[in-house]
Amino acid sequence: MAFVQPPLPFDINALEPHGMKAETFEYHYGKHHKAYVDNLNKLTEGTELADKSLEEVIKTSFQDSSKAGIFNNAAQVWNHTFFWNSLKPAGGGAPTGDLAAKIDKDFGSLDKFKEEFSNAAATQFGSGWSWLIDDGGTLKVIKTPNAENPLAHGKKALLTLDVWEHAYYIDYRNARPAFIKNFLENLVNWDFAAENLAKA
Ligand code: MN3
Repeated sequence: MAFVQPPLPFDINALEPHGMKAETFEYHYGKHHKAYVDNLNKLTEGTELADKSLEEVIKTSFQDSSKAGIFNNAAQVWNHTFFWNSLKPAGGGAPTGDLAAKIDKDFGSLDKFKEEFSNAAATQFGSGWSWLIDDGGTLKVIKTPNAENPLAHGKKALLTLDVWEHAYYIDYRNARPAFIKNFLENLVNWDFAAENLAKA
């Protein structure tokens, strides 16, 4: 069973009014994400990993330095699907319910969370990801390099932002902080984060 690239959870041009062009998704979803799926299939074809879930492949290959290529591609497949779901047209605003309460408790306020998340995203040197995670009942912000993700470390991800340069170069050129600000103001999908929080 081959690994498949899920469809984007919105139309390719749906985020144009909200700071991300269709062209970004033509490259980022259509070429970068697709390449990770294709590479993962090539690397796992005919091996025992081909029949595992994507999550299992990520967890087992992370422990094994001889499988770094498989880990990088598997994690990037997962990370990008998670990232598309962390975005929505006319997102942003504020979370509600249990998620809002936990953010207030663990960060002090929504503004403090945004400050911490923005700082992690801006200071990840080179390529990587910024995450909101649930670490055993406490919400935290972390950043990871390259393909690394919370799942590999046994942590539950709630939201992510891709801060590889390819994620923002078409819309923002080299201005990563403007991309981060737009994500938090106009795109962040709090419903997705709340669903992840509610999962066992
Ligand atoms: Mn990317």
